[in-house]
Amino acid sequence: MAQTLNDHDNHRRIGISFTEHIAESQHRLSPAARGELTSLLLHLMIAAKIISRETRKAALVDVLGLTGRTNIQGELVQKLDEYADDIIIRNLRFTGHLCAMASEEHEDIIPIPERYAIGNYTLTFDPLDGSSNIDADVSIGTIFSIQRRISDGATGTLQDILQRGKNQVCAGYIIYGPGTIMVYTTGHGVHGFTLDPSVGEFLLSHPDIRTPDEGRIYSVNEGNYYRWDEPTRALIDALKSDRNYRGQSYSARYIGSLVADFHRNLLYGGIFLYPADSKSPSGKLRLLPEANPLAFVIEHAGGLATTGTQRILDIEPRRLHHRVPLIIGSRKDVEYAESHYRGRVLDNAGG
Ligand code: AHM
Ligand code: MG
Repeated sequence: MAQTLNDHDNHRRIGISFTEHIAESQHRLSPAARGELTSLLLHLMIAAKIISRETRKAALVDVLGLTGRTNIQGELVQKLDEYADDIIIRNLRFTGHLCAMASEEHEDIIPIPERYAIGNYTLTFDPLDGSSNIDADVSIGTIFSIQRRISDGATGTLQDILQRGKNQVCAGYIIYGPGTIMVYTTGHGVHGFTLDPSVGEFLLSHPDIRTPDEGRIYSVNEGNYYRWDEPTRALIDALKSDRNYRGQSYSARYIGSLVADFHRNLLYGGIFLYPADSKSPSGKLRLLPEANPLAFVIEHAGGLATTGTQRILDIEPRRLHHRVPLIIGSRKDVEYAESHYRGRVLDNAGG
């Protein structure tokens, strides 16, 4: 039976390496496991360390700026996006642990080349989220989601990638900011590690993260206000005033870099929203590489993630680049948001 750790155990473990943490977790939680997921994550961390190094020196070597091409989302591709995408693919495709990959930067799934072994997992990722902020030296991040393979042919298929978020076996992100931080969960607590560049290892800095039940922060691109529907406008109006379930106005914080906005709210409490609007009627963010992994993390940290009317992790993906409205964060704040879309606004006693 899986053993749980108490606060004392967690405190004692601060500073241990990610390698030790994941080996110890595997032994404690799944003693019969063969270490495939562990190995997969360790290779992903090698890619993260390389991306971290490159983002730090990018300004010096003229990597910043646009490539001049557009990706399949019609957005301008930053040079670092391409670099990060390439590094992740190259560091993971030979491991023998994956049957297919999918990236926000690719129209189709990324097959494992024939010369490498096929494994039991899929990796879906956004190589460098928030990349429009790169040139301003604002925090950016990699988001990842790992699922177990469900097909049984010679190679992985789109079906392996298009699974509901609740089937994820591991999800997380890496932030390249003032420090490089990695947060992940395999469904047994959410843990944060900070890269110590002097030893080249991620060291446990935030064991067993629990997000506050309610926060004081709302994070949304309010420039879209006049494109929102009535429930969204009413919700944001309520959060800015004291006419919400807490009877206190919230503070606005919006970086425009999902991983950084999410991470701040995870630690401090609060709510992040990218709702549908008249320009993006399905929302802007992608279900598979963005909403699902962050929803998996927030739920395991005690929070919630919804479209307003449906739990993110229950959505059946219709295609690789399926977009969804995303409302994510502290449990009571997300429930309060949902009450607007359900037409039953919670009053001061709600939540
Ligand atoms: P990207 O994956 O192309 O970087 O786009 C996603 C980003 C998120 O990081 C962020 O939350 C959002 O787009 C910001 O969008 P906007 O500029 O419309 O507020
Ligand atoms: Mg993105």
